[in-house]
Amino acid sequence: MVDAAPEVVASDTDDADIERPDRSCLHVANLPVRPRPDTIAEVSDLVLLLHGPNLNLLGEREPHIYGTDTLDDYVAFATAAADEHDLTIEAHQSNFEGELIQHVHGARGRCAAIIINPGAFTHYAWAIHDALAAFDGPVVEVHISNPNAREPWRHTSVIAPVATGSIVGFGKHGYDLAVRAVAAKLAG
Ligand code: CA2
Repeated sequence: MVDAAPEVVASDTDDADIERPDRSCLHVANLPVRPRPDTIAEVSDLVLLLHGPNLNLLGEREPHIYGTDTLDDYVAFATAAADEHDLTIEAHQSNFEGELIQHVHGARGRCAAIIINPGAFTHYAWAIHDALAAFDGPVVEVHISNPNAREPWRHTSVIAPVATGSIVGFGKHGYDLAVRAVAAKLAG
């Protein structure tokens, strides 16, 4: 009986002799190669507008501090400013910290910027601070009143350190300014 020739499992053939397919650049058949956008702003015109606790009561009480406009009026004001800059406002209000955090998480990789009036959470909600810190894009903190001119406990903002900037004390005009600031930042 003749022994079968041993199967070659390895060879010391010089690598340079072997013809290999060029794998330096992988293409999916005939699809155009699109460069990866550097920032979400290149693919999204969405601006998340968040309102925190009790701001659903705007227009109902304390008109001497917050005016007579309702939350819907504030959102409409921001939306009108956004239209001028080809931006789209997605607005949410919540009285729950966790729900606001979920909205911030949901904006990651989807929204170009965030405008937030965190209400009284401004002054102590470190979890919202952390969530905003994980968002890549401009963050504008906006307040209708000027908390720095009110009770001492309102003088601290735990949101300001992770915001691109803060706009306070200009009432509804603060929302217009916030949208303009976002548009300027996104334009580079
Ligand atoms: O000035 C702002 O926009 C505030 O974020 C409003 C918060 C306050 O805790 C911040 O210090 C500053 C409070 C919102 C409460 O809104 C109400 C509106 C009408 C009636 C009752 C509360």
